[in-house]
Amino acid sequence: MISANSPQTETKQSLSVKGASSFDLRSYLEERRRLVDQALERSIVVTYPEKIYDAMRYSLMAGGKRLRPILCLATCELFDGTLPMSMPTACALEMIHTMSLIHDDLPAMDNDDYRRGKLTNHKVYGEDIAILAGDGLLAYAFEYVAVHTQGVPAEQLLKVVARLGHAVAATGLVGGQVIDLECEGLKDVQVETLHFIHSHKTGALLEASIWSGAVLAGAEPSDLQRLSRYAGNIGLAFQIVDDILDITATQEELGKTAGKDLKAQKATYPSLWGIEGSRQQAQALIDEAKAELAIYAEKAIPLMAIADFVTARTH
Ligand code: GRG
Repeated sequence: MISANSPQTETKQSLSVKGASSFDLRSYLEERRRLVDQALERSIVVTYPEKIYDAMRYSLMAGGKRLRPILCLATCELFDGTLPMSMPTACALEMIHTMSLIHDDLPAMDNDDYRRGKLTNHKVYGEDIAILAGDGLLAYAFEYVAVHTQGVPAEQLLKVVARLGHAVAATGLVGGQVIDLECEGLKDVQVETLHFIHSHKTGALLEASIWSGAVLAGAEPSDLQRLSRYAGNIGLAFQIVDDILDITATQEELGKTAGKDLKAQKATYPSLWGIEGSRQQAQALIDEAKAELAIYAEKAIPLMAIADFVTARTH
């Protein structure tokens, strides 16, 4: 259940540490996105059979906020890790996320025509190739982490690989999607069910992104627990904002069909709490997330600013 006792004073204190006022989130995100895009660009080389590589690259390079990779890089950096340690996992997270979007858009699932401002994968390549492009990205993600990570002891790397698997499997995205499909058309979906769907569909991969970066850098168990609480809160807040944006944003802003949840009479956070109530819940979660990081003082400024971005974003 969402707890709304937000430690706002503590959060403000932690953000007033030296360096916070000069931190520019927009350039930070732009710079990280550029680095991630460059690494992704290099990660898949088109070879025979070209069609499948083209289809994989079509969705992978279609844009997107790159939030999962950026979170992974940021937590790795928090514990003094380096890009060669974190970038392969960051890329793998984006490959997994992209595959889940490709499959989510299929006629058998959400049946969407647009994603990231472009036609969906199956609209361009056909359903058969879109399914295979998703499969190809998913499998390659695990190979990519295993082969390209540098400077991380094998035991830590194995933990990350296991956590990625856990986030994708029936314990994560797949499980959340199954319950989401089951709830389609139901009028009396309980808030607990909604939380289950989103903590699995959306939260699991965001949490794995944050946790993985820290593990790659060799963070202590107490740090991992703190980051897991930060991640759980921003994962849920992210989804609440996603539901709000489905109502308030345009197709151009979203890069995908807007108003789909309302049209499908889907249970969403705004349908349970209203838009204003949902905004307040999201803000309370973000305040709690940021408070978890106060102990890291100015080193946590990027992760705190990213938490704010989750509620402030318009797409
Ligand atoms: C993972 C094996 C496997 C199958 C997929 C289809 C499916 C099972 C799960 C659905 C997962 C899904 C699409 C969840 C929605 C997550 C979400 C909020 C997506 C939007 O994320 P943003 O806003 O998108 O970060 P960009 O485009 O910016 O990356």
